[in-house]
Amino acid sequence: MKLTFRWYGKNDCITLSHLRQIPNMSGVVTACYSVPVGEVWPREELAELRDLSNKAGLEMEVIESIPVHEDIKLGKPTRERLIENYCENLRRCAEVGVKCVCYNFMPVFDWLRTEMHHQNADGSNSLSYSYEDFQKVDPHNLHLPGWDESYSQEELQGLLEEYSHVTHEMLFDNLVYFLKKVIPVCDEVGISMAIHPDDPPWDVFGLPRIVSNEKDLDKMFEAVPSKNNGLTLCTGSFGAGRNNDLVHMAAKYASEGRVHFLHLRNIKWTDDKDSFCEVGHCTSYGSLDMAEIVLTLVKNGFKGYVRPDHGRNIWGEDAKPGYGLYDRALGATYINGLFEMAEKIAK
Ligand code: DNO
Repeated sequence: MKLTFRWYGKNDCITLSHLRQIPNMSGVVTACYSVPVGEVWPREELAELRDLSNKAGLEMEVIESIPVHEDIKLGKPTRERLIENYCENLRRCAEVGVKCVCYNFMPVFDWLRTEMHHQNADGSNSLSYSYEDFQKVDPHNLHLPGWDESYSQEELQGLLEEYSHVTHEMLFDNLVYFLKKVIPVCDEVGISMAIHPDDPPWDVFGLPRIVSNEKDLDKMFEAVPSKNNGLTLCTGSFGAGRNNDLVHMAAKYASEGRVHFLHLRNIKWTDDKDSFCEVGHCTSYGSLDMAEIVLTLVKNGFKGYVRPDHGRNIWGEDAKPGYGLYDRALGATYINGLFEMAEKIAK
């Protein structure tokens, strides 16, 4: 495996020299954050990100994300130009040495939580999702932590209206349409696409979601069989869905060569509905068997990129929720331990 760490570019208060000091760190996971969704990324900006990383002793082989424009998900005629731009971005990424691109196909909202600073018993705080609180959220008068500033009320209403006619099947067809244009470019330039699962893995506000479980993945891989059509196995996202058997999914998709990128974090189911809280990475903290998941991946030939996903806020750090340095760095060392042992066992 190659251990990586998300880096938000030059404006990230967590610097490359911080990252370089985390044991076994091989590279950054980043993106051109200044470019609006759907537009072409400047070559100079990509090269600068790569050079800065390399100078700090780090690689830049993973991009998270090249975001997919809503018009592509909606299947609007403008998607032609937007998909062309997407393909151009893939080519430009390949030119600077990128090997893996993470993206998602969730309508309107990427990840969703109901609390950003849930107080934990150990004095830390973390992101959480409460089923009860979510029932009280009115999408037409939205004040959701993390999303208040992403759209104006009017933009959001417009988007929700456009999606009101979109079924799961239509969204799936639009994904396949997109992949059939994008994957041949990946095959040509040597990039693996790694779709990020829905987070949480169920429909929200009546919006369809189509990357939530094994059935969804099988359907998608069957429609576009190239191995470059692959997966970001995000344990916390799939793991919030109690019917997702992560060990089984890890074995199946690693042996099929579909797991290009691994997001490792643990969550704890906090009631008998859908509520969960993000916790420290180790198995004993949450509901997912992290050791078994890693061992299974390694035994089934996983050799992809790994990054510690959301950490708790600890030691008084005032960071972007989920993306502080301290707990993710602790997660990274835990991940190193799991892989070192798993690789020994698997030999
Ligand atoms: C949240 C992240 C997601 C992820 C995108 C990938 O912390 O895991 O925002 O980057 O879904 O496109």
